[in-house]
Amino acid sequence: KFFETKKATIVLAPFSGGQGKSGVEDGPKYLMKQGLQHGLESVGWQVDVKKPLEGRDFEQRKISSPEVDGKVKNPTIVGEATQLIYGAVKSAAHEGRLPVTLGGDHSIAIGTVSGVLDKYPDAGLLWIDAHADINTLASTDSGNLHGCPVSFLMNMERDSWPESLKWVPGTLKPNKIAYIGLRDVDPEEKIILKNLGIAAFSMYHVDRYGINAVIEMALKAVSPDGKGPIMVSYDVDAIDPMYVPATGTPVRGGLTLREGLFIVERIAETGNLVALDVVECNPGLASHDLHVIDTVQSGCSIARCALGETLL
Ligand code: 5AB
Ligand code: MN
Ligand code: MN
Ligand code: MN
Repeated sequence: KFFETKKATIVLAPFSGGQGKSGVEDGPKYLMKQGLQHGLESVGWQVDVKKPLEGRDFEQRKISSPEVDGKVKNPTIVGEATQLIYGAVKSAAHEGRLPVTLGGDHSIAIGTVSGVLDKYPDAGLLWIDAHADINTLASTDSGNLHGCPVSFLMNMERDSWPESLKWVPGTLKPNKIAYIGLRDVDPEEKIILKNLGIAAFSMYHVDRYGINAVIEMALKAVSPDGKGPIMVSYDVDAIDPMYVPATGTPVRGGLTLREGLFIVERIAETGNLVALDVVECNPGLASHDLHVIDTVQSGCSIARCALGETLL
C-alpha cells in the first residue's frame, strides 16, 4: 500500500564502531556479493544503492584512535556515522523509496530509525533481536553502543549523551516499538522494558503462543488499526546460530530460519513495510566458509522475504 511503484534504496552501512569486534563492517560487501540487489530486483523492485560512509575511514579511526568516554566506547565515530546514515535513509524515504540498510553493527539503527521517523512520524518499529539494545549510558556494562540504540531513539537520559549524538531527534515513543526473539536481556534492560510498558516477545512467547500469534500481537501493539507504516530493524542474531553462526553476539535457542523469515513475510503481506535494516552479519567470525554462506544467505533471504518474494 505504501509503495505503488516498487522503488528501494540499498544503503550500505559498513560500520563496526558500536562494538569491539572487527569484521562486521564487511557485512554489506558480502551481502551484495551474494546478490542481494539482484534478489530485490527479481522481486520486482527498482533498486539504487547509496554509500553514505564512503571514504570516511571509520574503521581506520576506530583502530588507530580508540576512544572511551566514561564507559562509552567510540562515541565520536558512532555519532558521525549514524548521522550520515540518517541523512541517506531520510532522503531515500522522502523520495518515496524503501530504504534497506545493510550493517554493520546495530548502532547504525540510531540513524536509520531516525531517518524513517522523519518521513513517517507515526511509524511502528519491530526490533527483531536476541537482545533488547535499550541500555542507557548509565546501565550499559559493555560500553558498546550497539547495545544502546533504542535508548537514544527514545530520548532516554539525553543529559548524559555525548556531544556527537546530540543530533538524534529521539522521537520514538515506547508504544511504537515491539520486540521479537529476545533471550539475552540485561537485568537493567528488563526494568526499563517493564517500566515503559514496551511490547516485548521473547523466545518463551514464541514457544508459548507460536510465531504466528506473536507477530500478530507485535503488529497490533505498534499499529492497532493495522494501517500504520512499519519499519523492521532485523538483527540476524535473532535467528538461531545454527542457521546464522557468523555474528558478534550469538545466543543459542533462537528463532528457526523459517520463523525468522515468516516474521518478514507476514509484514510484507500487510503492505505496510516502509524500511528495513539487516545488521550484525560478521563474516570474519565464521570458523569456516559454510558458516559465512549460511549467514549471508540468511541475510539476503530476510531482505527478499520482507520485500515480498514469497507472496503469491
Ligand atoms: B546487539 C549487551 N546487552 O549491552 C550489551 O547484537 C549485548 O546489537 C548487546 O543486539 C548486543 O553489550 C547488541 C550485553
Ligand atoms: Mn543482537
Ligand atoms: Mn548492567
Ligand atoms: Mn541488536
